[in-house]
Parts: sequence; structure tokens; C-alpha cells
Amino acid sequence: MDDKQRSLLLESSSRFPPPPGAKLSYGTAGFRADALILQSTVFRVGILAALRSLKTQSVIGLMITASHNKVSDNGIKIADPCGGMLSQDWEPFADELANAPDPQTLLSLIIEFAKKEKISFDGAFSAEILLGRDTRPSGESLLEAAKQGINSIVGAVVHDMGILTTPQLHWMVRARNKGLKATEADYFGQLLSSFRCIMDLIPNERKINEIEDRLIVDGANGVGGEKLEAVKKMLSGLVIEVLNSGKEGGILNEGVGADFVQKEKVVPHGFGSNHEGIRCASLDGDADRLVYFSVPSNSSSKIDLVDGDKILSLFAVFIKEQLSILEGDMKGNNNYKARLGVVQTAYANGASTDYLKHLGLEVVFTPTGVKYLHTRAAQYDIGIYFEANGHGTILFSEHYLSWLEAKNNELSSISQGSELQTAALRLLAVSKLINQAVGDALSGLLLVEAILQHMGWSIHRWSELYQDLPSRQLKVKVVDRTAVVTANAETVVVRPPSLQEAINAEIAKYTRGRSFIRPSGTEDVIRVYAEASTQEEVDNLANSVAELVDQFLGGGSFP
Ligand code: 16G
Ligand code: MG
Repeated sequence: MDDKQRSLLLESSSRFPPPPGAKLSYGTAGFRADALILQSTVFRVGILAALRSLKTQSVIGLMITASHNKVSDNGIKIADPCGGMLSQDWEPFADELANAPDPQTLLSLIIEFAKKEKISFDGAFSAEILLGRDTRPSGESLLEAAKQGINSIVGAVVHDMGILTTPQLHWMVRARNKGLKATEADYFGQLLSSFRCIMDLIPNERKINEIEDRLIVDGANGVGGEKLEAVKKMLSGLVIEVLNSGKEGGILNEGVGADFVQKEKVVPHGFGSNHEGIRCASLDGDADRLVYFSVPSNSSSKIDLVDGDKILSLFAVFIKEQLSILEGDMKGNNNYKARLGVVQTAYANGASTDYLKHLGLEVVFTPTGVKYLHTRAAQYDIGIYFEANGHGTILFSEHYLSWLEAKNNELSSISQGSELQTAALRLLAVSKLINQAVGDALSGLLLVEAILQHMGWSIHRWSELYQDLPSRQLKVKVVDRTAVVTANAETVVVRPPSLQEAINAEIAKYTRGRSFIRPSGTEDVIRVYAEASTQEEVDNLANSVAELVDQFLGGGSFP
């Protein structure tokens, strides 16, 4: 690193002193905190993104968002060249950078890390970063801090892509690194044309009018609502009404959004008895999560929730149907059986796992967090992953897509328009509609809608695929949440000793009882999950496990 680069880093970082006393961690999904203390972190992540770009010689993304957190929070995360999450082996360096106390320490850390990673500052490659932000008011000034961080690396180029959903930015990074067009218009164009393709391939006899042609979407008063309004204008074959689009003056994530709806199981603000029985969906604050629900006809405020597990199940049924057509009667020489896999976390409702296994699918589990699920799903020809909270997508391997393209070409010459070719075309359209970089509420919503029409299913028919086991989530504040260490995809506590035995003893008291605890990656709490055959039982199980957490880890309170 030459003197010019050194003094540029020292000079710019002196303008962004870290917040006194705050200890920041890259966490499950980037840095998140009160927006007021994030200037220096965002500036430093700007530097990190430029370094990552130099290292990978690729375009890198930087997204400013705090997803479903309250509006006064904000956050920042990096999208790697493939459009996925920052490689986990860079996370410790991200933490060190964010917490460096002064410019000189920061510079030393960068020099040392660049040496270790063999990052060259010789100017042969210029770092290139795509920047996006959600609708949070703090986004604009944090964007400026990010730009200054990026510009602290000589020659770095920044493209401000404006206000975007998180998945749009990830999609753009992936597209750019594949040499494809990557504007918002290209994103919308791809979604709309592949949606149309699946709709046009619906067999005539399936076009039964069991389903309501109207969908009502809760936009969480965030960026997703705004983008969906744009999609709506270009869409045919589906009537979408957006509530909580952010234009009516509602507050981001307050009593609205997928996180609220999924955790509380109540209607979001703006929904009520006039929406009874209608298909409704809810996006989270940065539109990377999607859940569906319907408002029951009795006066209860509880909803019939159709969560990420059921979206996964719907996708699995559809994909499996296409694979059975394609692989059931292989014509021609070029035959291949796809490896289809499903990835869930311990939060998946036990009834969903039973259902998927009953379909004959391979189901595997990873710890919570997209980076784990995504990596695992990428090991299949077609990997479907979803968290119960509504984050998920379907990944197609490059190898399988090339095979599918070739098969489609072959079939179009020997049996154009056949069931076989139609199945191949549907799978190709799904691979374009569903975001290959990360879970995406907008593209997921369009795929759900196309599949429901394909099946001729109402939301009620879909919801009846299986009956969720009653479940309960609690959180417990403890002195030090890092004292809890888990294994086996977070289903077993290995530290503190004996806690797992005590939890097992509680579980054993209930029919179909299941419970696990884990330290949250986004909040300073221990999370408790429980499942049992009745709501009363599950509430008791969750409470007893929460009490055990308190006993073992001390200083507890139940926020
Ligand atoms: C983040 C994760 C999500 C996970 C959640 C768990 C990403 C993009 N998002 O929102 O996958 O379910 O954290 O939160 O990875 P928790 O650790 O606080 O329970
Ligand atoms: Mg989100």
C-alpha cells in the first residue's frame, strides 16, 4: 500500500470516529443498531466492500437496511459476487474494522489483513460497488458515509442504485457479475416475463375458478409496498391491492409486516373483517420475507397463517409435479434425474417436515440464518430452502440448468408443446422468476400466485396441505447470551452443561413435545421455541423451558 492510499484512509477515517462504548458485531445479517450510532460502522463497511471487491475482482453490493427492526434502527450488509451473503471467513475482520478505536489502528488492521489475503492496491483492478438502501429516513446520510468509506480506497467506483428492496440489490450484484443487464427495469422485466410464462402454460382443464382473483398485500410501510405498486402497473392476470404501502403515513414495521404477522399471528394494521376469507400476504421491511394469511370469519383477531414452511411446501409440490412429468417418461437420449432437496431450520413446524418427508423429499436442517440455508441448498440440482419466518428461495444449479436448456431444445424438435416440454419450460421459468441470489418477497409472491392458479387452489386449500402443530416462541434476557452454545442445527444445547438434560425432562411430559433454545443473532436475548399437540401444552412447555434458561443463565427477565 502506497503513501497516498495510507494518508487517504487516515484522513477519511478521522472524520468518522466510532461511537464510544459500543461493541458492534456483523451478526446473522450484517451490522444493525440505532441509526444514530452507525455512521462510523457504515463508513468502515464501505472500506470493507471495496477491499472485498479488490480481493474477488468482482462487483460487490452494499445494502443499508435494518429489515423488520423499528424505524429508528438501521444496518448494513454486504452482498458477495454471486449475490449471496458475505463469505463467513470475512466476518471476524468486519467486526475488527467496525470496532477499531482510532484511525491508526484501523489502518494497521487493513494493512495486515490485505497482506494476509493478498489484496493488491496496484490499480490494475478498480473496486466497484453497487449501493442500495431501503426507505428508512436515516438511509440517506448513512449512504453518504458508505460512499466516503468506498472512496477511501483509491480508484474505487460507486454506483448508487437508489431505494431498493434487499433482494433487488443482491439480484443486481449477481447479474452484473454474470455480465448481464442489472437495472431495476431488467429485474422487473425478468420477473414479469417468467410469471407470464408460467401462467400461459397452465393447462386449460386446470383453469377452474376456485380462487379469488384478488390478492391484498401488507407492504409493512416499507420499500416492498412501493415496489409492488410499480409491479402492479405492469402486471396482467392478477389483481393486487397494496395496503401499508408507506404512502398513507403509517410507520415502517409498526403493527405491520411479515415479522409481526408471523410472530404475533394477528392481522396487520389496516386489515379487518372486510377482508375475511380473502387471500392476503405480508412483506417485511426490506421485502426479503413473505408470509400469507387469511382473516377468519369469526371475530377472533388471530389469523390463519400460511408461513414460510407452507410456501416451501407449495413450491415443493409444484417442482415435484414438473419433475415427475419430465422424468416419468424420458424421451430421447439425454436423460437425467434431478437431485431435489429441501432445507429447513429447527423453527420449521414439525407438521411441515412430516408432510415434506411424506412426499418422499430429502429434508435437511441447518442453523438459523440465510447464509447457512443458502449454502446447503446450493448443494442440490434444485434446492428449496425456507425459514418459517418467510425467507427462502429455490436454487437451480448451473449444471442442472444447462441440462434443462438442452432437454428443452431437444424436446422442442421432437415433441413441441408436449407435456414433457411444458414441464421443462415451467422449470426454466421458475429459475428465472425466483431470485437465485437470496429470498425475495416480490418474486416469491409472483411464484406463489402463479402456482395457486396452476393448481386451481384457494388459500384455504393450500393451508390445508397439513395442519400446523401449535407452537410458541419466547425470549429471555440473560446476563451473557454467548454462554449458550448449541449443536446439531441448534437443536441441542452443549453449554452450559446439564441444561439440555433439564429441557429433555420437560419435553418428555408432552405429547409431540419439542423445544429448543438458541442465542439470537440480532437481539441480546435467548430465544425459546416449543411445539406440542395443544396450545395449552405448548404454552406450558415454552414457559418451563424459559424458566430453565433463567435458572441456568441467571439475571433473567422475559421481555
Ligand atoms: C436475520 C436473518 C434471518 C434469521 C433471523 C434470525 C438473514 C438475511 N436474515 O433476520 O435469516 O431468521 O435473523 O434472527 O440472514 P434471530 O437470530 O434474532 O432469531
Ligand atoms: Mg428482511
